[in-house]
Amino acid sequence: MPISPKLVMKEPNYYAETYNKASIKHIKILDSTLREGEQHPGVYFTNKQRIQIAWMLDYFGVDQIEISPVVSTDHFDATKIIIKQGLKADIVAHVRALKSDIDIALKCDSNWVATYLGISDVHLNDKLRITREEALERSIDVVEYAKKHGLKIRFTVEDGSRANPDFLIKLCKSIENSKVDRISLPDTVGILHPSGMYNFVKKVRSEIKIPLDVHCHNDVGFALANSFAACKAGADQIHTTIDGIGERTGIPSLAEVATAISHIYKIKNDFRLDMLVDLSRLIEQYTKIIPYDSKPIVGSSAYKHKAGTHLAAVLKNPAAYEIINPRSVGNKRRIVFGELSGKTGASYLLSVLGIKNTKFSKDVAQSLKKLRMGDLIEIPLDTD
Ligand code: HCA
Ligand code: CU
Repeated sequence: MPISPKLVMKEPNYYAETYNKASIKHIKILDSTLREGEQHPGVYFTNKQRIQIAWMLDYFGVDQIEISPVVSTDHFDATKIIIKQGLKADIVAHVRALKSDIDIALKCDSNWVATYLGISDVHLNDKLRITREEALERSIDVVEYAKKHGLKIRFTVEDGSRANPDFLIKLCKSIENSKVDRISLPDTVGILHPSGMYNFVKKVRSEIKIPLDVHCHNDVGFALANSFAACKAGADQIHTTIDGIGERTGIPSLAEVATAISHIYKIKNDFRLDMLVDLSRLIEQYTKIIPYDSKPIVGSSAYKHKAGTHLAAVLKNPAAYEIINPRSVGNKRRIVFGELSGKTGASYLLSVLGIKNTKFSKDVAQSLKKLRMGDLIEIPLDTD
């Protein structure tokens, strides 16, 4: 859905200068709601739900959908069935860097597999109890095994943001030689800030030619910014989940990433952004996790306007306080009448009720002042 002409700014501005000249030409999305998302505490989908979510993500237009066939027989069945649907998106079977896990992916008739191996010292020494040499050997072996079986393979250097940089590059080069198709660079623990993420990806980009995914955790809230910093440094696919659910504080939300690609970076894409709120509500219904009301794009307050000065401006032109037409992302604009509405708000409320005479506005404004949270009056405002 096109952005409202009223919202388009034609004047020179900082954002166009900064972003339109960025090196980012195209950004793909891998959605991992069915893998990372299911790692969120309390989240478990039925196979019917998994299939429906995969269909909806495909219709929305993500490039890849990730699911793990190894966590249970249920997941194995779901992976197999989803692969059979013949969706446009690649279905990526996410497994450990083990030949036996690759065999499970093969049994699901996967074309795409993603294997992961912790490569930071804390993962090698304390989680896996293997040496760097063993990790290197295992990585090459598993990539060669997958390629021998005709699979496309992504390799995730888990906890890469904390790994020894020389070892990380050595491993990436070795698997590139073994013909790995993509490498995922994760900030598994959410430790990086945007410039750190830029440097991390830039370093790998300068040594490695194959496409790079980026997978950013949100432990201190940098996941979205880090994902775009990574793309500026040369990654071309961002990992998301619906509503950002995942381990701990999760990863960037599909809604925020897709909207930023379209409206902030203005990169051409075929995403059906008007499905975003429905996707979020679907996940809310299945997980019982309600996104906080001010959550960007999908939150129930994301397009509500309350202060009198805001109301007065938005009634004339919503672009005064909105950068995106809420309808274009499936949300609704609402105005909220309450203690801050002032005379403009009051006379608008009266006009909605069919009362043209503005002599009551002052009294109504006074009465509205007495409204408190929970008593507020809200109405939709669809001006365009
Ligand atoms: C995990 C780790 C992972 C993998 C990311 C990826 C991470 O939970 O298995 O495969 O790109 O954050 O490192 O989610
Ligand atoms: Cu993760």
